[in-house]
Amino acid sequence: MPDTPVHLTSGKVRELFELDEDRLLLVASDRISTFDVVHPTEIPDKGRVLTGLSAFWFARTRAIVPNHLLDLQADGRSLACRRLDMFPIECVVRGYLAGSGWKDYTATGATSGHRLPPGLSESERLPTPIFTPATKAQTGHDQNISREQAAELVGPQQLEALEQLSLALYEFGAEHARQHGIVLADTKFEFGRDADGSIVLADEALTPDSSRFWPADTYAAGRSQPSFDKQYVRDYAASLGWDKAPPAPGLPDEIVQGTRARYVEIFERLTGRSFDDYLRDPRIALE
Ligand code: PZK
Repeated sequence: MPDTPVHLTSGKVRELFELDEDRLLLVASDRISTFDVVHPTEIPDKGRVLTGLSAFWFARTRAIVPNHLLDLQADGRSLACRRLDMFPIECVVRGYLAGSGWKDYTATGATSGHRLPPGLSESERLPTPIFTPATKAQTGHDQNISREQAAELVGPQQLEALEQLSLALYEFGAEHARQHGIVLADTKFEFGRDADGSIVLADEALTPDSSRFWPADTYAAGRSQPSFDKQYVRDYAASLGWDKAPPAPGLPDEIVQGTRARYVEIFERLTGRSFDDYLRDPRIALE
C-alpha cells in the first residue's frame, strides 16, 4: 500500500478504510463482543478466521449474486472491496427460531410480518426459511421491521430482489454447513448497488459474527442453543456474575485459547482447509 488509507468508520470489531474513490478496505480485528459489549482481551486470529470465511463464501456464491470482493490481502484479515451505494436495511434470514425472532414469536406469533404456526418451541427449525429485514442501528440493537417498512426504505421491487437473493444465499450456506455438522440458524446479509444499479453482496458473509452457528451434534429444539464460537466466553462471563453492562470482563488465557480453537474449528470444517495453510497463504480460501 503506497499511502496510508484514510480511516472511514469503526464497527465494534472491524474497521473500514478508503483506498481510493472506488475501493474500500475492510479490516477484521481480533476483538470479540458478547451481549453487544466488546471484551478488553482479544482472540488471536479471530479476524483472520472471519475474513477467510467471508472470502470463501464470496468465491462460492458468485453465481447467486456478484459481491464486493476485489482482493484478499496477504495479512489474511483485510479485504479490498468495491465501494457501493449501500441499502439501508439488514437482510436477515432465519431458518430456526432464535434471538429476536423467537422473542417476536412469543410476543405476537409472528416476526417481520411472517405469521408462524402455533406451538413452535425455542430454536425449532422453521417450516421454511424466512426473510426478516431489520434497520441498521448506528449503536445498540438492530430493530426488526415489517416488509412494508422495508419496502418504504428500498422500494418494493428492490426488496423483492433482496429477499430472493438472501434466501438463496442462506439455503446455499445452510446446506453446506449441514454437510459439515454445523447448523446455520440464521444470518444477516448487507447489499449495495454498483454504478450500473446492479445489486452486489457486501460486508462480511456467513461468518460467526453475522450468523448463529450451532454444533449439529448437540442441537435440540426446546431450549437456547450453545453458540459454536462464543459459548466459552459467555459461560465464563456468566460465571463471574457479569451483568452484561459495560465494561465487559477480561478473559483468562484458557478461555482465549479455547475460543480461538472454536473459531479455527469452524474455519476448517466449513472451508475444508487447514487454518495454518490459510495463515501461510490466505488465497487458498478462494480456490
Ligand atoms: C460499508 N459498512 C459497515 C463494515 C465498519 C463498518 N462495499 C461497501 N461500499 C460502501 N460502504 C460499505 C461497503 C461494505 N462492506 C460497510 N459501512 C459502509 C462497516 C466494516 C467496518 F466499521
